[in-house]
Amino acid sequence: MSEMAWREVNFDGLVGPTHNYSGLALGNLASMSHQGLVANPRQAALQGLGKMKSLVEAGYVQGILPPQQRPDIATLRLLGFSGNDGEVLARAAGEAPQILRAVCSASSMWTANAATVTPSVDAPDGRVHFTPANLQSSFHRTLEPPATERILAAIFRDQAHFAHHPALPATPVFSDEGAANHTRLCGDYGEPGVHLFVHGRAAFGWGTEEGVAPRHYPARQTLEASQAVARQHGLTESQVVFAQQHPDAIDAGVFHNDVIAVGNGPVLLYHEIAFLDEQIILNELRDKMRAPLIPVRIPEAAVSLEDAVASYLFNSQLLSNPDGTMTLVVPGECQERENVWRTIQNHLLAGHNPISEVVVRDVKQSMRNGGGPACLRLRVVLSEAERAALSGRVLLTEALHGELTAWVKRHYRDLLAPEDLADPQLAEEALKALDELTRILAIGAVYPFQRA
Ligand code: SUG
Repeated sequence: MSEMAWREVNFDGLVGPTHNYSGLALGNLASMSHQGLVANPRQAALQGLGKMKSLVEAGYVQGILPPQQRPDIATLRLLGFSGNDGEVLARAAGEAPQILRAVCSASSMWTANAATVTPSVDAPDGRVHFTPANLQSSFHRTLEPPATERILAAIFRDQAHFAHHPALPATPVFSDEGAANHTRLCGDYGEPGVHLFVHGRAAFGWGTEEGVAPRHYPARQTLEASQAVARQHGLTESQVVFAQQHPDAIDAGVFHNDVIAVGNGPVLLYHEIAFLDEQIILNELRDKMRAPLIPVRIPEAAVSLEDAVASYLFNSQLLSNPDGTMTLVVPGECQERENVWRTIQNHLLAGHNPISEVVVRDVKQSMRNGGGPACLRLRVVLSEAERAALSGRVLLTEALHGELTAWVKRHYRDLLAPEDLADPQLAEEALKALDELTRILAIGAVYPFQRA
């Protein structure tokens, strides 16, 4: 089989037209500190498309996932706001602005939280497996899974290649945030891998030392959720490692594992305070992996937890090149912190590991809500046949990039404050844009307004 037959496809979430700063995410310091800022949805979407385009030009395979229908007026009706759409929005704005903000969030852009994916080489039935994350820990994100499920089913439609599982029960015991807490480590992508699932707490109290849980901020992923996803996908004991995230990291603003560690192939880049039992986890990975693990550990002395959270160094994309080297795609904020930038040069690039190049991308609009390069993408390892079996026009080409850029410029505002969210005009603009988008992407009627 040719070396390039198996590829990791990064499916980035296209930023939706209602992108704004509502301070909705407890424990996500960027979201909390930027509440009320005026957002620029157009720039946000173009920054995302710019990152995608640069990766296509560098030879990576880039996919796209469409945004969701927002404002979610159906949810406002469900919560008792009545009248025509304009009245529903106005009543919510007057009586419960925090609910209105939640139903307007463009949070589906962070597709690392859309689902957990197991490549076909690791699954017993030889299909790619998907479980949408229930995202039950915050109200605005619990609105995502039904649409995520429909979008994934529309794109990965071919049942000979793709298997879809329901999201886990949306309750604290099974709190699931998807691929942001899941890392597959392997040799080449087409070789069997080991799945590292990271949780912040065990709901039933076993698997963690008593009392070891974050004190300030919520742990968004439970051990029970990770175990259930692994079970759904048919992964066996020898293919999985379950690790507890360090509670100090969560309390420092590390609300997902992908804010403090990133893996690719046999490389695991991580901060020394990422995991509670670092050595045990590394040993278990070494025992289970077929390829030798290459741990790249960043000590607190080089990059503090605070700097890791502020720069999002670990929320980088680590990408494989045909010559065996790897490229790290970091957010611009890494360049702004001297010690982080120095660590990238001296520790990562000069160190004994496959990371040979660093690319800086500006995704500031998303970063201000706590979403870096790695949050914006869902990784799906696909064989050549599986890539050919995708439905819709979802792999980015130069032509598609051009169409999407023009589409954003036609429909998106360049200023959006939280007070603007009640504007019925915004809701209309969004529907018009999404309707057109489903035609550009040829994914069919995935939105509720198209099905009504
Ligand atoms: O769930 N922010 C998202 C950011 C998700 C980042 N994803 C990963 N690390 N994989 C969250 O906290 C903020 C929205 C607001 O405040 O307006 C928000 O939802």
